[in-house]
Amino acid sequence: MVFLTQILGYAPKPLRKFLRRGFMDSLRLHVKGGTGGMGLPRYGGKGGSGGDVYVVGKEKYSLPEVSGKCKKHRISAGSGSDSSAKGILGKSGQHAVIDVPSGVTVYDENGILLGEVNKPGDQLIVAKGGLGGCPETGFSGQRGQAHTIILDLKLIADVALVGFPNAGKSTLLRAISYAKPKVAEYPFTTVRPHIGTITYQDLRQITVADLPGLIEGAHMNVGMGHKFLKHVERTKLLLLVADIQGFQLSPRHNYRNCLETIVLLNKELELYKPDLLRRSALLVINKMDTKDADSIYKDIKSTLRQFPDFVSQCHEEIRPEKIIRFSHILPVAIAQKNPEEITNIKTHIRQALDVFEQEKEVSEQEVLKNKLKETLQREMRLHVPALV
Ligand SMILES: Nc1nc2c(ncn2[C@@H]2O[C@H](COP(=O)(O)OP(=O)(O)OP(=O)(O)O)[C@@H](O)[C@H]2O)c(=O)[nH]1
Ligand SMILES: [Mg+2]
Repeated sequence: MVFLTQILGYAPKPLRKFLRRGFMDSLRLHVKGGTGGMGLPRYGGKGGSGGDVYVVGKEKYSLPEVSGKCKKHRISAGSGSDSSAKGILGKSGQHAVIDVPSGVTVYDENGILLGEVNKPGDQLIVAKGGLGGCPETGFSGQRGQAHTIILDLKLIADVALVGFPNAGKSTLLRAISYAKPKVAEYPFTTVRPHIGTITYQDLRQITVADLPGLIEGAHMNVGMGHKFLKHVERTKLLLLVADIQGFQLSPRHNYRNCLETIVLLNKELELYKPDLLRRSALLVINKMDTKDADSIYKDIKSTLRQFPDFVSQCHEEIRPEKIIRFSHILPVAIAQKNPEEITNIKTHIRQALDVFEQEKEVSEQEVLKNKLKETLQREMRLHVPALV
């Protein structure tokens, strides 16, 4: 039968392996704090309190591993032991620990934020154990908190590669790091985020996330939608990659030239979260080795320098309100693997991140200064004798 279907050619094609593997960046778990032990009224004994459920950051860990470890996706902490004549104070129940990768935000089932785990060792209580029985509870142990939590993973990388499909994001990541995301001439080759690390000569390391391509209408769930843009939220620098030849998904879709693709990326980022546009950004114009690339670039170069003016003249359908600011625009042909070009990209990434860190430091110092000033003023008002 199998043989026949293969000959006739109507056997369903199995999904490509990398599509089957999928990418897990969200996981639901039911967590339950332990029940408190019974108190002993005769001796005023107190039952042990129930254990809590913790979420703890662990290095080199992934959500599929969490899922595999938490059977049936239910985790309960131990109950407190009862108070008895031999042990007036019952023992506390054992805490339950759920190891999670760094970059996990925990929400309850109503979408209320419970906290974040940003680095290995970070701890968060997600379900509290119940009180042990005591006079206030009528000597009966209380039930622990029980609810569903959602672990939402946002990758933590320094730089995010954002662009239309086929622009050459994965080719760029392969060129600047040892990561090996798949590269092919069809759109949506990358179906899940990949992280690569650039290692500089002085051993400084910068992480770069290659994300699946965005397309026009991603906010309406076209293509891969905005699903992967959440991974941009924790990056410090946006690296937009645009094909000098523009993009057309298929003959049924509009052709968008290079400038339009940049405006559309700007718009999609804005529709996802306008705050993203305040972030430092670099623009890589790729495939400068293709036909007429130099003359196209010559034509758009001055427009790119006055990008805000150009955007203000765009059709309102594609025009964003907030405009992205590029600190540098780099025309390149990444596939040519020109060492000078690649070093130049790496240097610009590093410089842009240094500027980001400096600005962050300055703004943090400002916040501290203001806080100090406020505290001093408050103290002065309290302690300096007032004139009567
Ligand atoms: N001519 C030329 N082709 C390039 C260049 N860079 C990438 N390509 C080709 O463009 C195609 C798409 O490259 P990818 O790196 O897979 O593009 P991507 O942006 O990761 O695409 P998605 O994963 O689909 O979003 C591949 O066939 C690459 O070989 C370049 O500088 N010049
Ligand atoms: Mg790709």
